Amino acid sequence: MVRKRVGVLVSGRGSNLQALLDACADSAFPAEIALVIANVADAPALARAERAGVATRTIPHRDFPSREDFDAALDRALREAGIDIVCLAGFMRILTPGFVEGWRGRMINVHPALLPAFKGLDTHARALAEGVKLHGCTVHLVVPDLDAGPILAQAAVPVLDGDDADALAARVLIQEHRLYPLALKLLAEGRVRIGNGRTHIDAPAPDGVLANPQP
Ligand code: 4DW
Ligand code: GAR
Repeated sequence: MVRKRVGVLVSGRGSNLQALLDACADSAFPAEIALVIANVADAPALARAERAGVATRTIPHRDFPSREDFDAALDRALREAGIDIVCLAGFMRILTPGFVEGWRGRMINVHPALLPAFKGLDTHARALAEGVKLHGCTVHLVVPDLDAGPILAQAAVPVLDGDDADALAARVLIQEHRLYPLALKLLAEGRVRIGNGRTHIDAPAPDGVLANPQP
């Protein structure tokens, strides 16, 4: 099996990065993390990558005169590393349409809500304020519009009496850590087709087909 090379973009804590690193530690997983890029030099996520023996780069957005220049540097680093798939994991910079187009169908993000509900920030507090009974997380393909793009996978959690935003966030985060590796696996196995703004997941290939491609 040839594993897909994944680049992960991070800005902070990196718990979703950790979930991806842990999944990729299994040599049977169809992807490996080849590069982690942070736009913030002291992002705790970088230490997680280093601990796992994964190459890291810091590309501070403040070093660039425009978003286009920053994105061009990201793009160069990803292509130099031979990256096939990009995962955003708590990455907080808006990516330009040109960059997004260059990775169309090959870039995914995890969002802490059941999209299309609660796009944007403070999703847990807003879900509580609306009184929803179900909340959750979404992995979606990245398109130029924020928190939009075809939905790849979702997981729901109950909202419980007495929840505050932190308690709800913790319940959702457990699902993010389960869902993100699952969604990456589907994409890395080449099972995701996109049509009409939706994803369709093909059945897994029979045993051995992906593992032993014939010339
Ligand atoms: C996202 C959306 C908006 C901001 C940060 C994150 C969600 C995920 C995402 C990151 N980059 C993206 C997406 C996305 O869904 N679609 C695209 N790019 N095209 C946000 O408003 N960020 C601001 C900065 C925050 C900061 O640095 O703390 C910003 O001005 O970029
Ligand atoms: C996660 O909850 C992720 O869903 C969220 O930021 C957190 C990052 O945590 N992402 C967004 O809100 C994107 N709009 P992590 O750094 O521990 O993975």
